[in-house]
Amino acid sequence: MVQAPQKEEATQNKFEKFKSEKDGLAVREELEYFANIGWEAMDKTDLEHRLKWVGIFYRPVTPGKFMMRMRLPNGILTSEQMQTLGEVVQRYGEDGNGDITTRQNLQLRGVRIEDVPDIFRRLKAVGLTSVQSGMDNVRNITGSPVAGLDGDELIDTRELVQKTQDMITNSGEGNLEFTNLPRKFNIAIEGGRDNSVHAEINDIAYVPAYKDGELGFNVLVGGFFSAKRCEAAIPLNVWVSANDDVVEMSRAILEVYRDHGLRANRQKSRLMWLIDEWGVEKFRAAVERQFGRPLATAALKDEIDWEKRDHIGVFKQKQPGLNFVGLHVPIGRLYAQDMFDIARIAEVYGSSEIRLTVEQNIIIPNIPDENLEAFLSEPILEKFSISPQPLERALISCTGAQFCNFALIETKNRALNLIHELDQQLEMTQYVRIHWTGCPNSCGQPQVADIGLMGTKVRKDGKTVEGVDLYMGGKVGKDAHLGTCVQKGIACDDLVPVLTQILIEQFGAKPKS
Ligand code: SRM
Ligand code: SF4
Repeated sequence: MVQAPQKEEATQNKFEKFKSEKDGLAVREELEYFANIGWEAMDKTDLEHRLKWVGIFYRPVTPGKFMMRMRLPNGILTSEQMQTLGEVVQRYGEDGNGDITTRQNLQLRGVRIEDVPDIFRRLKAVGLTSVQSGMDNVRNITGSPVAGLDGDELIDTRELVQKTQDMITNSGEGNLEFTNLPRKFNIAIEGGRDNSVHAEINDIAYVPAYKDGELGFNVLVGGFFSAKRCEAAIPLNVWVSANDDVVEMSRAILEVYRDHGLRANRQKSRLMWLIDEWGVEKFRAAVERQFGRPLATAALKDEIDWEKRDHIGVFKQKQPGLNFVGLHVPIGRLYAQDMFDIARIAEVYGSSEIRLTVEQNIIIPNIPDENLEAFLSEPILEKFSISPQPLERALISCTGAQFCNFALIETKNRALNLIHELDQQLEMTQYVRIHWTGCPNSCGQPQVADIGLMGTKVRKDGKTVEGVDLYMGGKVGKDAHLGTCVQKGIACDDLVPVLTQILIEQFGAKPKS
């Protein structure tokens, strides 16, 4: 097991302490025992923290009904896998659902601890894992959702994303080399021209770039959001070939972070804090030593030169006669029947493949021209539309108060109701990306949005009510940069007039007559 550096032992916070007492991954061997004794009898640290090492999240908001966070590299899964996940949540009736996350991933809800061993056996049988998806581990690795389909793509990222995940998780079996990082860690590998993964908000991002005529990646490091600080990733001044060097580079950076990252204060433990302390040149030198070979300096420019696409609608693939269709999933929420329907249409009309996007939507690829008409007349497309209302189309939301105990406000349901009202009242000439996040942790990424809404509490008429801080100016795609807070403390009840005014004055909306 990898231990935190000795020098910081004296200042171990409670997370470092329980990690050094017992690795989080150890609970993998105790799942049958937990299932037998029930969650109420479990050790509190195992229940509330260590279970996250196997992707099981205790929810204080819904005690006994756990959340399970999957790993879906590059956001890709099969009909069979979706069917299995649907069966898992179906068992929990009204408590069960699946949410598409802002990392191209799925989280299941309602899961009971007594069912976990059986669920894990079923996941394994269809090649799925939820290992190392929470706490101080590497999160789901994102890649272009149209990798291998897009005629304009530069690098097909699918294999690189899968290999990187396999290195980190020992092909889904769990890997003690990387289960005690100082903090969470995000990796994204972009192969297209439109920065579909939000490279700038990842601890490591690979963006396509030519060096001496060869296509590879420039490496960015240190991007992150936290309640205390948000930073865009910065260049490491490294270029790597589009081959296993990506996996080795990720390994080298993770090892440096694991062995030298700051652990005393969890508010200052993300990778960027180490880069700040060392300076990027010292950090680069340490990564180069760990990599074991001289590193090439970054290419002068990268190939991100498009505006970001949302992939909703029907698109020709690079393979003649095939199409991918992007379906809009309102606030990313799926119920068991939706999951079965999606699995079925992917199997009947496509190649049994399903993809997820960081916009919390679904893409069904490989639909032959002759199947398109029948596909588009499937009833599920009334719910998951290829031409949603303009404001709803670009709506993103984190989990919020319904399930998350960090939340200061309800997000998903409120976001949807409010956007329906605005869509009814306003004629839009452009899409406006509105992101909701229930607290300053920023899981809903308000800093990348045209309009970002971050949950807070505000005083109104002598009472404390749910409100938001307003973020604006987030730019995605080419020349991406983070938006900033422009107004604090707007009561949620006042949001319709406030957003109406912003949409009219700054985004060309017109009131419907
Ligand atoms: Fe997040 C913690 C949900 C993407 C920053 N995030 C949490 C927890 C686990 C807190 C908890 O235990 O309740 C939330 C689980 C709630 C639930 O029941 O669903 C949670 N985060 C989410 C998801 C589901 C939001 C969504 O609705 O899509 C996303 C899951 C992604 C995945 O599949 O793994 C999610 N979280 C993000 C992102 C966005 C991203 O990665 O692009 C961020 C900002 C980027 C970053 O991490 O740098 C993010 N989540 C956080 C943080 C702040 C991290 C920090 O350094 O301080 C926390 C709190 C923490 O880790 O202490 C957090
Ligand atoms: Fe929960 Fe806050 Fe993350 Fe939303 S932003 S999922 S409320 S931790």
